[in-house]
Amino acid sequence: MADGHEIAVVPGDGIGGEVTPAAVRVLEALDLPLSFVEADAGDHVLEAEGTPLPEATVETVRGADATLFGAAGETAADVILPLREAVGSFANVRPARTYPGVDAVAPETDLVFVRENTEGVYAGIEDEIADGVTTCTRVITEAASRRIAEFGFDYAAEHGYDVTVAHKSNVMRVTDGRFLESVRAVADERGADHEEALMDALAMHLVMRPEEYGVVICPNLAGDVLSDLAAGLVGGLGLLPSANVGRENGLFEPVHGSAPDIAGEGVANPTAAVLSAALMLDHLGHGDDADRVRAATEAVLDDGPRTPDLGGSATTEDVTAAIVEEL
Ligand code: GGG
Repeated sequence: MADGHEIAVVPGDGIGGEVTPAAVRVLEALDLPLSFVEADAGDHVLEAEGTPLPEATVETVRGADATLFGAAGETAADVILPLREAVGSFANVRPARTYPGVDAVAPETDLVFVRENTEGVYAGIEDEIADGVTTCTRVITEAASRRIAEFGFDYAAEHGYDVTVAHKSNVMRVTDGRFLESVRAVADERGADHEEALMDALAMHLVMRPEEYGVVICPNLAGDVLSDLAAGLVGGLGLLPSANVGRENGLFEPVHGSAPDIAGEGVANPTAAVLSAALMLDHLGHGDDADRVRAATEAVLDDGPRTPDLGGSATTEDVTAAIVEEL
């Protein structure tokens, strides 16, 4: 690995301001050649500066080797979507698995959502075309669909998962028809096995038989929704990390949002942010340290202090200190 990586830290809104410093603290405990540069974005920045995403923040993120992001609030579309674009990400990887000691609805869950990260209904093309009549244009291109399929099949092969592709091509015939055909073409070229599932039926099957699934390649919105559903299977959103990757740069963030209901109380679960930092370490070539962070986090989940979302009464600080202590 090349020595000396600069990490942009963008806590964002709500509990992002609590769990992101926790993740940085864990990274600092590793004594790696990482430097951190903080930048601001989000609802509170809109109030103060008139824009939720100042150009200086985008420049900091572009200039860094990787970014740790916290949470987006009401301005998510103007913050997290452009930041993902700024790092050239086209894949949002969201692992959802169970951990020893954590109560889970479905203990056999080990899923990885590979979510297309640039288009679909998150392309941002919305309009009010007449009084009371609104539209949202869903963009699905063959190029982006093939690109996410290539990424998903590579990821599944490397990590030993089966592949399911989620779609709704019986209703969105043109857009999801194109998505599905593109994934099929990639699978055919590689001779790779895959299953195809209508995304609504898949939502039910993921609840009833999650152990039958591995990597799920999804259009953008489906990936966002299905991964939250999977969070419910494994113990909640406090546990799910994510990696926005694609080209060289990457942005790493918990799957959860700003959680205004608990923001400021100091009780947010830092696990998702810490595990996102571990994904960042993998990305930067510090795989052994990433494994150390995961092992320490899992040890604390199994037998350490717990935040209220996991049935405990510990604070973010208590859990972070316990992870650092484990390290
Ligand atoms: N850290 C994830 C986050 O802030 N989520 C809020 C949100 O609305 N995200 C939309 C998305 O992930 O596309």
